[in-house]
Amino acid sequence: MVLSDLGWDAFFQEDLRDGVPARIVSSSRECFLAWTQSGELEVRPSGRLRHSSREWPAVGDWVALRPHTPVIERVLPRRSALLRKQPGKEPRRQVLAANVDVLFIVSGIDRDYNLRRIERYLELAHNSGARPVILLNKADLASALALDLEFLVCQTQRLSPGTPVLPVSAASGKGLEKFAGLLRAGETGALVGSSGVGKSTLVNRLLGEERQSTGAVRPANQRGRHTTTRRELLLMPGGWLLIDMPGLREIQLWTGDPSPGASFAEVQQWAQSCRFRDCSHTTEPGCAVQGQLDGERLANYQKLQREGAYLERKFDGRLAREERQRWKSIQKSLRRHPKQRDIP
Ligand SMILES: Nc1nc2c(ncn2[C@@H]2O[C@H](COP(=O)(O)OP(=O)(O)OP(=O)(O)O)[C@@H](O)[C@H]2O)c(=O)[nH]1
Ligand SMILES: [Mg+2]
Ligand SMILES: [Zn+2]
Repeated sequence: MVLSDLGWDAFFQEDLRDGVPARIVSSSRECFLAWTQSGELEVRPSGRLRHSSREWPAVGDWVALRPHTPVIERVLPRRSALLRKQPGKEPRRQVLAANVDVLFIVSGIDRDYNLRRIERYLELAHNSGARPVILLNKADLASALALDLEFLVCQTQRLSPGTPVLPVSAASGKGLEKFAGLLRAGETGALVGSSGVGKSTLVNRLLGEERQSTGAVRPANQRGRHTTTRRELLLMPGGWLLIDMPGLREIQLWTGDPSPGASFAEVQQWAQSCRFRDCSHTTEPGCAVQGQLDGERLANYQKLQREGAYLERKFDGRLAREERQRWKSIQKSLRRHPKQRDIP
């Protein structure tokens, strides 16, 4: 295998030192499948990595292997990372996938369609370093469900004017050429969305084979059956890479920043005219945000704000500082090694 075909470039090379580079394809417990220059390999974290607080490998990561052994010494710095708060009471960070260039936010146009959930995924993307694309799948059902597809696309588009919104259908093939054309050889995409929206069906259709298991939604509530159970990196026909992910039940963001970020750009703009600098846009007098924003979007903004504030309290502000520091160092390194390809 040629490493650059798998996404390897100067950004990762800089930190390699004497290790052997490998890209994590999938994981099960403590055993990982990885791609190296000499092919696919089962690899394990070293004892030192296991007993330290250093980054644990995630799908999409580049790692340094100990020469001549299938042992992971460390995770190389990430260009992007999809982070969420691990479900449960403990404030723990979970890396869903690493080094993703494009995050495909997949929604069905059927009962799954939910603007507030898409908003949350957009915030996940903007915090990750990956650029978002929204896929509205099952477009073939529009006439049977008496839905106006164009209206759905416009409505979704309003959430984030710069983000592409593509109606697609894994069943009919609609929009798939455009979808596949968004990534170039060596780039990595990831599919996120609820169970049953058709992520694995899209993968199979693009591959032209039944590589991934798929499962019908439950007739009673149209929910999926959580058919995909592990994240996996796949090589696509155009030479790009795609991570199929299990449907997410819960997507709590991982950032200790109490003001949700780039996906609410208009809020940040209006907020400059609020009377109080630390306005929470809830009950303050002289607030410029209340009344401007669609009520549900404002409520969702405030919910994300509360989650961010909660994490910040839990971590005493340390978390937000760490995340900001992390991004600063990545941005610095990216300036030294800009991607060769221009972003479409
Ligand atoms: N009508 C229609 N059905 C689709 C389409 N894409 C997927 N489906 C159906 O939706 C159901 C769920 O598809 P999956 O691909 O298993 O969904 P998933 O998002 O991978 O679900 P999880 O792995 O559980 O997260 C299957 O019955 C598919 O046949 C589509 O474009 N149109
Ligand atoms: Mg699946
Ligand atoms: Zn305000």
